[in-house]
Amino acid sequence: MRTETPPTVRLEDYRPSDHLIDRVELDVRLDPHDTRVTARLAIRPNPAGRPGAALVLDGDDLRLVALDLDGEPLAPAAFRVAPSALTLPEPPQRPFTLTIETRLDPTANTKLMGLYRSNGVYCTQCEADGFRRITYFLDRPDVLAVYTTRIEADAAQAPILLGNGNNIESGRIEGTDRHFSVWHDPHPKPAYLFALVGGRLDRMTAPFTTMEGRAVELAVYVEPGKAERAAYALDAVARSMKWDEEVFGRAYDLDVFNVVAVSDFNMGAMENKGLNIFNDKYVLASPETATDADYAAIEAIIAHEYFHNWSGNRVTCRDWFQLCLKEGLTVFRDQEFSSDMRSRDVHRIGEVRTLRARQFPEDAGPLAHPVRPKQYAEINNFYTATVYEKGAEIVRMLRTLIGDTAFRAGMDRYFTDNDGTAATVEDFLCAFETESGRDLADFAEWYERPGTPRVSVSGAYDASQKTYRLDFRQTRPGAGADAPPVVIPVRLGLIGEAGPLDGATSPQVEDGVFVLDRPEASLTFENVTAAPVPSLFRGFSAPVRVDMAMADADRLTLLRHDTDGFNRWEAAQRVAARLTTGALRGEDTGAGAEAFAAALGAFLDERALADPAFAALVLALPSESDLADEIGIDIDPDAIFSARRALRVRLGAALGPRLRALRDALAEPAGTTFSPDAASAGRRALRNAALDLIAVADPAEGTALAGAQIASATNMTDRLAGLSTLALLPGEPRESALAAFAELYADEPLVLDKWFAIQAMIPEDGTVERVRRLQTHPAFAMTNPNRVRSLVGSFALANPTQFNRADGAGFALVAESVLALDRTNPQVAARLMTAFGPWRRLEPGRRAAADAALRRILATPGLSRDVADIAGRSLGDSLTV
Ligand code: 0A1
Ligand code: ZN
Repeated sequence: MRTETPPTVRLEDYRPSDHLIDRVELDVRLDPHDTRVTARLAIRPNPAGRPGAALVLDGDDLRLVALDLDGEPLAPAAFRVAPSALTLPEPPQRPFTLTIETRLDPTANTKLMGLYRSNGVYCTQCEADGFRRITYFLDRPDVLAVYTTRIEADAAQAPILLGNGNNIESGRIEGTDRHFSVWHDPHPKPAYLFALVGGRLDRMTAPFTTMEGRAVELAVYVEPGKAERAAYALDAVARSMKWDEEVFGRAYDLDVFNVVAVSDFNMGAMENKGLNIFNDKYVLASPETATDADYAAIEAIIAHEYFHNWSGNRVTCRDWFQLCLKEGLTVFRDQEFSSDMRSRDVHRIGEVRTLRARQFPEDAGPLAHPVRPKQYAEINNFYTATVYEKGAEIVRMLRTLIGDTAFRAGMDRYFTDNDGTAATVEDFLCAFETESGRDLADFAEWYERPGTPRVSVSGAYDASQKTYRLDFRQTRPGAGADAPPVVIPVRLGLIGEAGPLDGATSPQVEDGVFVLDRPEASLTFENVTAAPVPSLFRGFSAPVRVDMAMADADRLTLLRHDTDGFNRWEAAQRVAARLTTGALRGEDTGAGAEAFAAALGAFLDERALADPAFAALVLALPSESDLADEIGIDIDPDAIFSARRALRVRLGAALGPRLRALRDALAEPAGTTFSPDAASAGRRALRNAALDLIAVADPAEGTALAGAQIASATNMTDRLAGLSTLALLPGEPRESALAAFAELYADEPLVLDKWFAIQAMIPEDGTVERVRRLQTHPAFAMTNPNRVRSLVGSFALANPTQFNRADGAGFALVAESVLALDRTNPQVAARLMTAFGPWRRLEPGRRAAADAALRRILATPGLSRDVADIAGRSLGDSLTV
């Protein structure tokens, strides 16, 4: 077992830097193995720092070539250097210029942090702490500098050279094969937003004029030959810019906005100032290679990175504990954008599904942490669903509490008051307190403690008084007994047998919202003319779990009559979850399932053709992980799988004729050109949801339908949906369809990723062997994060029965992959490991097997800090943050 624990960084230890860096001039001479970086840093003591303190510049794996102070070489006694730091014990007590030359090997950089090469393209990734792999620096977000970057490279190898900001000069270097380009970014920024790119790339451009009248050139750079696949992303950039002007009053602030797609990237994308770098999965799209889900993700991530230009870049974070300040806020902004571009209800349901699938389990397991963590050993492990998605929910609740007008005013104030600075959560809340006049001290508790609050509700109708009373009680598992209550906005309404009870009112409900800010509270509606069904937490108004005993029949009334789209969907989910968990407990749920099928049938008849995207979501019953999360302890994934499947078989059988009719009604007329818009995508989604249910009830028909769909599909959405359905039906047709698909898309890496993923998710005993075999496939490579995530990530995170196999073979497979990957890319290895998160909730046999796998990982010599941190916390007994 490892004994040394990685050093811990604590929020309470924050202090301002002793030095500041105002200007950075970088000269980067690119070479595959011997890149030279000369950094001229204008440094001065920070008036807010400790006078006379040593200057300690961060480094990571750096090799120093030369060092000057104000133009003079520094005497060896005046500094100490190591790969991880450059120290001047007694730096000048006045402004001075330090010139540092370092030497890098971008080709050997497998961590994909700092400067590296992806398919021959030079690119960088500096968040959170990658800049220190390029030069020695004060690599912390509260040190903001103005950067000028000169990039030089072989003109044939890297005809395109890009930096942050505006291009101010370019040219050939006489008598050589090299050329250069100089970029200046006038906006002060922290080092994590630095970027450069050099390579052979094609591009697609479009002009944009901002509301301030600035002419901007938008450009998306992609691999040669793929320029037309950049069109959708480019259009999404323009739509994002326009939307941020209209909805938040924020305009773009440089003359160019560049997006570059690279194939090897640890995360989704990065918001570097004026030069966003993307995982190409979130840029490249064509009807033949991208699904509707891919198009939606591209739109959302393009928007996300663009919106960071204000929420993250113009106003950045004081320290990494404030990560949610930029991430939660920017997720909220991109969610709002996508809701405006698509269907708001459908998008909201998707947001909540993601939150429940990823954040709720995280918040209930050993990796739980507050939205603003109090400590970390490895910051790269804190780019989590809690910081991002729960962080966004907090911003959403804030808007619900103070109303749209004060919210917008608060956003304006936040941006204006903190422009060009590194801010904190307190600065953020202060802007809203000022504009709304509301004290947000209690609300701030949402940032401080982990755990999903639970709200228990009971209702009582008094027919003689025509009143309806609701009693609320909140608790917070994991938050500690001393934890104060949180402020929970409950958007609610009452529904009767025939529709909304609009006449019912309560003085405690303002604009449809009741604020639960105590451990217990009650509220009474008056003028309630009939026994109501409460519609609670409309639009999922708070990230909580709700316990309320309610008959299926009442929930089905909500499915039918609620005016809130989210709660209509939620009602069907609750009934399905109750039927599944009831069956698991051995209850006879036959009659309930029949009633549910009848209600779904009526729902489909009434609404399916009017809102197919919504109907598809209603048919997509709670996932296995949702059900596991609901059950909470002693999870047996096989039992959950079987119970869920049994309900699907019943529904598929009962709804069969309707589903077939819907498939016909929704079929696209031959010759229709593909459009990724939400309405067309919604029709495809419902057709494919219908296919899935037909297939589970009637495998022979499913096999035939899926096979025919794969053969005749004119777009990737339908082809992949056919293949996904077929993947669940063992037999020769599946195997030959998989083989044909691989052959067809041998030269399309992003499509091959889907092929790897589909196979990794097959819920059958043979899958461990299949994944092992696929790891030796010529197209599999540990060096490409997308490929690893497709195969090993899909297996670990999206195949509950096989990852959690009772014999431990699934855990062993993932543990081996993590250890192999950790040697080259610890960040991605650590992310894979998060699949073990819910291990303690498994039944004892599987729990023991997971425990053994985790211990084996942690005992491995030479483990990275990234993986050691996750393994250690996963095994820890208590919440450590
Ligand atoms: N700020 C990015 C996320 C990101 C974080 C770390 C990275 O390092 C590999 C890359 C990207 C975002 O929120 O999109
Ligand atoms: Zn972000």
